[in-house]
Amino acid sequence: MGLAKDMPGGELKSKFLGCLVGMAIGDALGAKREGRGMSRSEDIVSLADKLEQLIYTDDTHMTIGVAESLIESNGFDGEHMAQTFVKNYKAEPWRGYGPGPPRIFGMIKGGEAWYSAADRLYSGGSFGNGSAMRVSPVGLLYSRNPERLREIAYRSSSITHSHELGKEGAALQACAVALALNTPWDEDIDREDFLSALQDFARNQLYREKVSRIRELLGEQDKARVVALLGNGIEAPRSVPTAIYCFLRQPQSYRDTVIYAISLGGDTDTIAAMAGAISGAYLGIEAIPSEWRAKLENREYIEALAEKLTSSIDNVNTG
Ligand code: F2R
Ligand code: MG
Ligand code: MG
Repeated sequence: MGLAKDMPGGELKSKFLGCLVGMAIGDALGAKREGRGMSRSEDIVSLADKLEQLIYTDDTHMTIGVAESLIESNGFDGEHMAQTFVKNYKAEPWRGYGPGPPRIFGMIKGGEAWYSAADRLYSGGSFGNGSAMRVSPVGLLYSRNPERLREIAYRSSSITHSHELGKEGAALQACAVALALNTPWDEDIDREDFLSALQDFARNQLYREKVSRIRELLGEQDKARVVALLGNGIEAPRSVPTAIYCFLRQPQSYRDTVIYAISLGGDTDTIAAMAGAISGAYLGIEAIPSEWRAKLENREYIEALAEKLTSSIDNVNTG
């Protein structure tokens, strides 16, 4: 797999756009099925056709916060990112946030440091998927340097999700976005190489085992078995590997990736957001159905952030 720095500028920009818009559409479409059981692909397609607007949830709202902060700070600044989350939540608290983050935002507003507030929730911090669902801008921006990507994914996670499984889930999702970005769109994804790279990257045994399960399930027709082995839940280890699997089942189709992710039921907005981010980072914006793009709420702003992130990649990697 090549590096994004060897890529023509037009392709790089399209992939950044594809990643953020692809994430937001997966979130908005998946939100209509969040918390429900499995569904048929045909029903998801007709749901998408019927919706007049694709309205996103906390997954996209927090991804916007990550992107805004990385752009404004010219890289990662924990205090700035935490304050951006607090400000954005105050403006739109109705986006369907998970239980933990609003409590942490309250602590930070009350003077708790950004790097310690999350340790006060749950036992050992949160391992919810809330930091993995928002990490795609980190995967894009730090795609040229896996160790830096890991460090920034961990630190951005620790604002709200400081459990090892939460941080590692965010890093694995960011790594998948980077691998997808770094694969030229005219080159097939080598699924074995992709999984080996993730397996080498993962530091936690549970995630290594899940990556092995992805390999075993690639030809699986039974969705119940996929859910039983990979999960479709709100916890990072029960959703990040599932999203990667959804992408690797059908790497040439953004549409099929997102529809399959939603069809598994459970935390559908988040699994479709993460799968959509990986797929969009590989295939680029043009691979996302234009009728879905046209319906996405706040699309111009999300695209503007993606363009600014593309322009920041050289600064962040030389700075
Ligand atoms: N909140 C939701 N969906 C609920 C309904 C939304 C509704 N449609 C609406 O409009 O209001 N979705 C969003 O939340 C998920 C991300 O959650 P996040 O940010 O990770 O939250 P939290 O609280 O940190 O963790 C989630 C749960 O995981 C369990 N958990 C985490 N750490 C734990 C630990 N150390 N020990 C035990 N359990 C732990 C807890 O049950 C947490 O509540 C996304 O789906 C997003 O879309
Ligand atoms: Mg959500
Ligand atoms: Mg969700």
